[in-house]
Amino acid sequence: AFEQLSLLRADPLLALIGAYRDDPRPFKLDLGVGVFRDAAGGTPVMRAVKKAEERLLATQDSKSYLGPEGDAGFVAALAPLVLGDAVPAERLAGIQTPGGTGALRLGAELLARAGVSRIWIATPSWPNHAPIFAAAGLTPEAFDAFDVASQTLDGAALLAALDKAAPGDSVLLHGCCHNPTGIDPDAALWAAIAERVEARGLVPFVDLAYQGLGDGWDADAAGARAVLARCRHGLLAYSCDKNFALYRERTGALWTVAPDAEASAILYSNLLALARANWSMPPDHGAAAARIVLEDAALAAEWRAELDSMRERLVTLRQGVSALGTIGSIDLAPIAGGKGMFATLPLTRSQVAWLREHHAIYMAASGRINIAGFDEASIARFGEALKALVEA
Ligand code: PLP
Ligand code: TYF
Repeated sequence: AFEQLSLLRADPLLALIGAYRDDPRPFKLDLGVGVFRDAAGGTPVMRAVKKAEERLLATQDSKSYLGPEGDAGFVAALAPLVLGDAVPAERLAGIQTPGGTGALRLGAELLARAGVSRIWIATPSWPNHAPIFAAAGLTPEAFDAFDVASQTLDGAALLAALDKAAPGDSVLLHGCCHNPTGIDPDAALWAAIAERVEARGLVPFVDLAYQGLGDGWDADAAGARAVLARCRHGLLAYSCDKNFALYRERTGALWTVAPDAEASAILYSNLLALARANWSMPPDHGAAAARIVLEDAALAAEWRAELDSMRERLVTLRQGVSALGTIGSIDLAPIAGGKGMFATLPLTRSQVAWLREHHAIYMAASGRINIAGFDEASIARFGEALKALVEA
């Protein structure tokens, strides 16, 4: 039986971590895996989170089980910050999950249990999306909605896909800071998406993994709120791994939207059952630290200020990269208009490999760059390398 298994290649994004680490060239530049970087190139623990961890260490007197819902205080503190008053509390159910990935998987399994068989995914998307949904038994329906060369989202193609979807189908929507393009719908397009999702009876599945790193805290949730306010059933997979810099602590949540309180209780009981069959209970530490931050006004303000400065760094770096202008046929100007950490450049796989081989520049094979990997000097060097590439 085991002979039927074949050797699989490592996750190409995560493989970049090791490849970059093992490169001895001192001028190497890491634009690969999607983690935030500060000006010193580090991904530090946020100060407010560190203080919360110290408090946790000093005061936590038990590590006894909590239950499949995880830290309910974490979910309760986060819900109004994420969703505002978009959905009445009695229509909302939420549980803590192991990261945004755990939330996506749990939501996918809930959809499968509910008889939803298809999920529409605009491409390109995060490479893990389709495999997660497929693993839960859904059919991912990919459709093209981005023009990588001009860095634009094709709103008409997106709406056309919603028209093509059958009532009851699900549709995956990146809440903000689209991975891998950085191009989000504007308010008018979000309104059109919300209208179409409601009219067509679709189940929106919003993936919100970068709240606070795009235009600001509430602005980054506006699209998710607009869509979830108008649907009968909907899902929101949430990650705190970027905006609390908790990454390896695997901190996230999944919310469901149901038509009424009774239906919501049914969904909640199914979330608990699915969690038990997957991981029984989520890891506690990251969610406990985030809860302590959110429940303490001073710590929450300190965290929000740190998050704001991270966002401002991304905005400044985007402007710097954008100022490189057009190099050969590569137009970098639109990068100033993108959100969050990512942009996807119109580069072939062999061009990406060439930049790595000749200039020690590491990026995803798709041409995706992590904007947070830059500083002022490396932006200039990146421009020189692209010039050399187009002249090579
Ligand atoms: N969704 C998107 C769009 C992401 O980029 C990521 C990145 O890690 C995730 C979900 C998963 O987040 P987490 O690390 O919390 O599982
Ligand atoms: O897209 C990224 O780089 C981040 C990090 O299997 C990531 O979302 C990448 C791959 C993966 C898990 C996280």
